[in-house]
Amino acid sequence: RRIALIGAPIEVGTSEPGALMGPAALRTAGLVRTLSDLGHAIVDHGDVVPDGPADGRGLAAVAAWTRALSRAVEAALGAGSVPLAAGGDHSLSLGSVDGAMRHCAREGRPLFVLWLDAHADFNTPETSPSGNVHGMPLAALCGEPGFPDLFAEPVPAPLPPANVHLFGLRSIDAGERALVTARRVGVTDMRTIDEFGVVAPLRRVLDRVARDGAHLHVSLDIDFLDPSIAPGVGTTVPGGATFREAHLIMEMLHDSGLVRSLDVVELNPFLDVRGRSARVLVELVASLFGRRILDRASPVIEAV
Ligand code: DIR
Ligand code: MN
Ligand code: MN
Ligand code: MN
Repeated sequence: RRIALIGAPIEVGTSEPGALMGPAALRTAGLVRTLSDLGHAIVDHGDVVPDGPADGRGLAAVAAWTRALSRAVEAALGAGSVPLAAGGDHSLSLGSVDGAMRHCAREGRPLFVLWLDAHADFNTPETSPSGNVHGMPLAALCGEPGFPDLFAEPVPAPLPPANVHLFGLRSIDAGERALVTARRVGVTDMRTIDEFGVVAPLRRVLDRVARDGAHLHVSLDIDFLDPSIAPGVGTTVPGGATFREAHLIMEMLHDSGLVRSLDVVELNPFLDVRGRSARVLVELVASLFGRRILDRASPVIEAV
């Protein structure tokens, strides 16, 4: 496949500095080399440059990044590539998902977003206890009020909340819980994963995406993972996915053949321990793009 790596060194959406080093750390951990060794044609487009003043932590700064990243992602999709947006805090998904929405609107195809995250990221400026925009991107994308002038004109139709699935949820604020419930966002929370594992819930999501003929956008927040394997993030939450769970999810996503765009977000190298989190992310991305231990059709596997 053709992959377009788009660095998004965004940290205006968080109060914890360091995420702007995320794209550099992912490159240092061998992201490009790993994917090209798998046989993909990967082009590193460098880091996106904000379209307008992007200092401060307000929505205006986020909007400047959003416009620029949306254009880069839409262009990559239009050229037949899989855009890989490397962040950067999770407010970058405002741009990547907006770009995917514009591409899908042109193709007349629905967009489905799989959100691998400890958090729901469904706050609005009104419900947010922190004021950090990285806790709000899904609410903005789904058309909740309170986000003026965030997206470029013409503003696309909002993402239907039923086309969003939160996976790995284990930390939610009171206001966003009410919104997630009222809007009927799809959720596989940690309790569900503990009871049923990752396979059955993910298979249901993938079946639905396949049935709808939808474009699948995957947004991987590193805090989806347990802090013991991925400490390099500003908002660790205990009880996260194990490496084996995350790895299996990536293999299933690859085997589905449905993933058309990807975000890898919230890596904060300043908080990382000897590059461990960056390396884990590269391993997971490699599995999503087809690295496997053995072919499933292997006679050894058939025999068991
Ligand atoms: C929290 C944290 N719900 C907030 N959100 C984070 O600030 O809105 N999302 N860290 O990834
Ligand atoms: Mn397409
Ligand atoms: Mn997030
Ligand atoms: Mn998170």
